[in-house]
Amino acid sequence: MTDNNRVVVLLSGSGTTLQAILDQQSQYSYEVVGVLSNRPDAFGLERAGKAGVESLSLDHKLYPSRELFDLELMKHIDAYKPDLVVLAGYMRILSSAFVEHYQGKLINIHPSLLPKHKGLNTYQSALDAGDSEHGTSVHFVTEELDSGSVVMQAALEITPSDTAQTLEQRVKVMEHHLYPKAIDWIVSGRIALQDDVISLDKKPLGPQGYRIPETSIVTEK
Ligand code: NHR
Repeated sequence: MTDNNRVVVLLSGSGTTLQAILDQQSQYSYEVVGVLSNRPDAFGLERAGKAGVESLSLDHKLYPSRELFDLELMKHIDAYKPDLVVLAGYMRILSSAFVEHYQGKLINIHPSLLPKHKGLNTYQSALDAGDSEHGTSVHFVTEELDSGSVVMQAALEITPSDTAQTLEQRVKVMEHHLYPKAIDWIVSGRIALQDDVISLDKKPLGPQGYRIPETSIVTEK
């Protein structure tokens, strides 16, 4: 009851990230209590059902404005009394009222080593920039896209044979390990956000959060 481990996941699509979060739930201290989609046909809703998790879709196209849609979404999210709201392939920009309401309780995973490569097509951007590494970041969500405090990152070395496709595949594998761990560390209180500074076990982390190297991530379960 006082576990503070209730997680609501928002998605728009196939739900591969949700699946990773659900599959690792028993190894961690969080509990996914609800899944919401802005697209009624999102396969992620079926994944939730299979795992015995309540799910709901709200079609954003049926609302006259982003703000009104978000207010309705907030009502349904709040009914689950979440301790953390997790974006997992959620493709609607969230209004300022939404972001404020869940301030410090709303996270996303973005496929780059933030603050590098905000926005879309990060794999091609990293290749075009001649970067030697790429990766993924879990960050708190603020009104400005991809710009909230970074909690945790995982990086990999770009090899000469990498393409945008291979990079995407490799980064996705890392994401499926990184995100559940980040969720666990946040709900368990190991990670805390205060005045835009992230700390782990009360020790302040730098602007790129806690970094897990690729080697530790693939050998960990
Ligand atoms: N909202 C805020 N305020 N801040 C962030 O950092 C957010 C956010 C909402 C979603 C996720 C991000 C991603 O995972 C995310 C971060 C969609 C768009 C977008 O442009 C941008 C960033 C992200 C997701 N969406 C279009 C829109 O008009 C719609 C695109 C579509 O439906 O396909 O909302 O990449």
